[in-house]
Amino acid sequence: MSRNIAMILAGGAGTRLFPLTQTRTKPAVPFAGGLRLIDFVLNNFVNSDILKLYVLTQFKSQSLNIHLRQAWHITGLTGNFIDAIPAQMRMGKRWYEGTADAIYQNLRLIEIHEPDNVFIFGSDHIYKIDIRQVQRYHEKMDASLTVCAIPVLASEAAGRFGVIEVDEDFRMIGFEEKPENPKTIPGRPDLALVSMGNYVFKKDKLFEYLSADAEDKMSSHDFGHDILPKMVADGEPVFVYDFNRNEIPGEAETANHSYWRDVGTVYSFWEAHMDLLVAEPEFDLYNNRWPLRSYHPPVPPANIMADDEGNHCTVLNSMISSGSEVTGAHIERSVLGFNAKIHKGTRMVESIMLGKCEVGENCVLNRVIADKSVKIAPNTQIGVDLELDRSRGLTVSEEGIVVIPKNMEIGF
Ligand code: ADQ
Ligand code: ADP
Repeated sequence: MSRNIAMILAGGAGTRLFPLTQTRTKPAVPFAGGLRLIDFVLNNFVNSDILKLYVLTQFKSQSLNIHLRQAWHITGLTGNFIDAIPAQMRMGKRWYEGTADAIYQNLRLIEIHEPDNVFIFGSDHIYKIDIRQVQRYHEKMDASLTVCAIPVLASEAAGRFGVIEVDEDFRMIGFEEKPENPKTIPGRPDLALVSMGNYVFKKDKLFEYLSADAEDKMSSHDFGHDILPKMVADGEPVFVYDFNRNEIPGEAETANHSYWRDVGTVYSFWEAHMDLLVAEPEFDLYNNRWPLRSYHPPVPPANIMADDEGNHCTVLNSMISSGSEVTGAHIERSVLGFNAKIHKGTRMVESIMLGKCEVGENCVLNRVIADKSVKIAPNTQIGVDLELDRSRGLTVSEEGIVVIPKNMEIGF
């Protein structure tokens, strides 16, 4: 059996998710009530029985470190581990310069385990992938590098994703990092095949390319910008794993519509939540053969109550996390994180509360994302008059999603 080790890149600053990334790195941003973005990739590895994982952190990693300790601690009984590795300036007085440099600075850690394959995965996407299938493909193709990829609308790929060209055997013959005019899939002018930012390397090839890249003064030391184009130009066997072949135990075959979302912007973060709030969501949180582990705080179940005058709550297509108390309110297409308190007469539509928030009586919230520990005074309206929201210091996305930063008190 081959030996594997995984390096999870978790250092992203996540500027386009501001202000949710004001105090924490992007992989630590809460998602879907009780999870954090990094939980998706970690569950992919754990559910695939790959249990030697390093998590490379850099910016604002305190909240991520605490989460890893609380939710992902593996005891010393086996050789398995999930270890956070802070940037340690192992190669001189500099932080990681790019994703390739982040791995280069930690090659020693990889070497200790004498792996055959090194999995290098990003940590800010919503998806499920059985990594054993990717490994089988990588080994069958005898690839130096396998890159996971999915077709997306070319208009959405522009400037945002690495775009891949393949031959009929799915061997990579071209790669461009975030081009403004993406090359489309032959016969499908609407679609581009994009990199999911997940790589499987033969260990020796990884060492060879990263060592050469470290010497290259012109390089930005990034997988997408430098390493992938170089390997393709050198004629290395770089193969592309088509994510739409993904099969998850316990789920119907997903040919041609596997769910994968990059939640790098406020709008895509909001949209990915809305995707969950339909009768049969494409992304199933409830598959017990693919558990989504995370930290669950010691709080009681959510409590949905009538108010003191007997007015009932209406909760439609929503997710309410533990510890929440909702009294005589209307909650529609919304997600409440742990310990939300929503008082009577309040109406919340298409909104997301990350946790520990309190909304007073008779408020209206429309397409609002509230970070942790937000307090909203009674009779406040948010997401109704966007100019007013801007003047309150809230972030309003182009699409009209209003974000309330952590700890903010509004209307008092
Ligand atoms: P991006 O996601 O834009 O594109 P990048 O910002 O480099 O690429 O982030 C990749 C991953 O590395 C993220 O998980 C991020 O948190 C992490 N990261 C970034 N800088 C880091 C650092 N210095 N140290 C540690 N971790 C770091 C990539 C690919 C594209 C592909 C998209 C898919 O480059 O080709 O299409 O992912 O979203
Ligand atoms: P999150 O909002 O991501 O859940 P928490 O409020 O749980 O974060 O905080 C996690 C840890 O991060 C706590 O120990 C907290 O003190 C620390 N923390 C939060 N914000 C900051 C900050 N701006 N600078 C340093 N540490 C912080």
